[in-house]
Amino acid sequence: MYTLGEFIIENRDNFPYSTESLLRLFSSIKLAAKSVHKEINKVGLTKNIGSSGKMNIQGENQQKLDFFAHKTFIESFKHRNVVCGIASEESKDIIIINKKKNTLNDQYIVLIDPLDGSSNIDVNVPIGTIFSVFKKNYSCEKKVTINDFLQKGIKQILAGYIIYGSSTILVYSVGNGVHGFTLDPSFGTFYLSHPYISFPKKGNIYSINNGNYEKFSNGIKKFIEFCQKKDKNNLYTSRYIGSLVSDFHRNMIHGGIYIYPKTELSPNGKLRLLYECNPIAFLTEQAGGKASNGYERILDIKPCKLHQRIPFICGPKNMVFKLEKFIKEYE
Ligand code: AHM
Ligand code: MG
Repeated sequence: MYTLGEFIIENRDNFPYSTESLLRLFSSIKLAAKSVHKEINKVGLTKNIGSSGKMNIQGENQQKLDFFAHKTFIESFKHRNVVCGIASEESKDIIIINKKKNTLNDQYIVLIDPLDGSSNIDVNVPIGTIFSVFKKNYSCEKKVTINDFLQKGIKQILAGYIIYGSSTILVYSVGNGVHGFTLDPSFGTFYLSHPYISFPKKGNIYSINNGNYEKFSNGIKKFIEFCQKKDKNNLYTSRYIGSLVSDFHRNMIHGGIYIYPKTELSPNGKLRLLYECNPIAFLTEQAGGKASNGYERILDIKPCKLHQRIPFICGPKNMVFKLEKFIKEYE
């Protein structure tokens, strides 16, 4: 059974940049993920639960574990001399990392949602970390700027997530399929458990927060009605955890569409383009699926700001095409 490090080395030809950089990036991600895994597994026993009493940049109540995960990932990236800038859901501005002496690879930038699915933290429901990596736009000599972070999703060189569920799994892609590694907590090692994950050809799950139904547009309402009209050719069923990583992970394995549309109250949807939708869209496409905002491909959207929100749909191609047809017809 491959460890993550062995798998990266074995498949180094699939990563067009330096293997050393990729190993260093993963060294940061693995270490922080293990630390967050450990803390999450103690929920109920430590004081690291509940609200931190602060609001994050999104105006949302920050949980203590949100902040713990943010700090842990940032520190871990800082120490491995491979990243020159970080954007996090929990930080208003980009974090610039000063170049250390003898640093060869300081040209990568990371965008991260350190702990996604905050509302599920304290109640033992799976939550996740989502990450996205780009190469810095300009030469190594120039300091990193906000423009390095506002690149189209298509330019991601690495994207992935960690799901802290019944087991902790790290899933990633560098553009050559999607691979999942399960943490063996007794050794602290991630082993390849899910090579080349892809959406099943036929899916029957739809995942949407039905509590917002009244505020959805007509296209979305009609799609939900279609899913609920059961007959022998239409066996849709609904599953919604309210934690993007968990909903996506299940849908990618069992076959399902995830939808967080715009609503009357949130005309841009809820999810953030840069550190939630882009990495999940990259994985979606690598797993043979399709990700869109209802009209256009997520990975082709030019971001205009760091914490930009966007309506988000991802899943098997046929299901996403179907929903886009409803949107076109009824909106
Ligand atoms: P968060 O980053 O504050 O945790 O919010 C993102 C989460 C997603 O994981 C999830 O899919 C969505 O919000 C659920 O939102 P809602 O509770 O409105 O259904
Ligand atoms: Mg989030």
